[in-house]
Amino acid sequence: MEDSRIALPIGTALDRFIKKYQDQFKYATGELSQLLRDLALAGKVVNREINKAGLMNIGGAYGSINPQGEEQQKLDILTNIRFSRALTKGGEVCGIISEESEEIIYTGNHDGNYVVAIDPLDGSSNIDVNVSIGTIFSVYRRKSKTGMPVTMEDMLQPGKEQVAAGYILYGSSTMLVYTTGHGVNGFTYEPSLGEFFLSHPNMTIPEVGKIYSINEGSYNSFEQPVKDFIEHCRDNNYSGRYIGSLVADFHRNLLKGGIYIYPKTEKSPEGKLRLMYECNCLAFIIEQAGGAASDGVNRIMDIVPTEPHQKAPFFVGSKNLVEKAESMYNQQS
Ligand code: P6P
Repeated sequence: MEDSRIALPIGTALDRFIKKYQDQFKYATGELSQLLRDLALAGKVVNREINKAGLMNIGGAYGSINPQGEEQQKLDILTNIRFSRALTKGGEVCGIISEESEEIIYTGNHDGNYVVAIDPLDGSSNIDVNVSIGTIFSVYRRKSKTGMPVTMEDMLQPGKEQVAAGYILYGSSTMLVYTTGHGVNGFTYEPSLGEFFLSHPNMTIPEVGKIYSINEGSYNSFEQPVKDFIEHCRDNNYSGRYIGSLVADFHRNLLKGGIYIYPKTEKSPEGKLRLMYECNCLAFIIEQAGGAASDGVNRIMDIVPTEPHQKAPFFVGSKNLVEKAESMYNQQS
């Protein structure tokens, strides 16, 4: 097994990077590599559409509601089509859980060995105000026999079973950040060449973070441990930074240190974020980058899912801050 520290230089193209480190995958048959390429390609297409949304009349609401009861934006629908079509045509994926589809997407690829959980476009309500948004994804190896139809057991695996996870951040520059369990690497998209290039090798989150990201507008409905944690941040003069777009807040905290919290609130009594295609993906990345992710009490990646769209309270970021927040819950119990 090759040393998992990345020795390739900044500027290495994504394709070359994937090839170079393919043998780190337990089942290095090239399928997972191809799956990652399919995701990156769909991301390039979505990036182009997002950048022109205001001009192509694909901004704004579509007029339908997603499984979460949220108003779907036109780009939510379009992005869901782009990614589910790319993953279906690629052939490696036998089943997809998507935020934008109530039912499991059965791709018909019975020979596919992977399942994907994806939030095709998180934070899409920010599109019209030009705030960064993101795609978040998780990849699991199927449990059932290849050649058979995908099963719910294949789809509902705990986060610790992930074989890859990542996000695409459509921001001032578009970035793909992902892990296959051998560290975290970031690639920046160069639109004039239509390629992602290694820009952030071996990403690690600063051990001690001093930024906290939470919607304090819901303060009155927070549980006492969350209020105590906010008090701790204020007493230590930490900076409050909340963009209201998960991938953007997460990415800043990954680079600078900090914690993102979406706790239980009156409006979202189990939390707002979804375990399968938001919490688990970012939990895998943050642990690989030296951070932590929990629901305030349990490690996110240990939670055994029962529903495709189930939610979880989410505390993710620098270890010192996540552990401090957890200690507030411990003191309560
Ligand atoms: P609130 C976007 O809808 C999202 O899922 C995340 O991207 C974001 O962090 C959060 O919800 C914002 O929710 O309740 O603070 O507006």
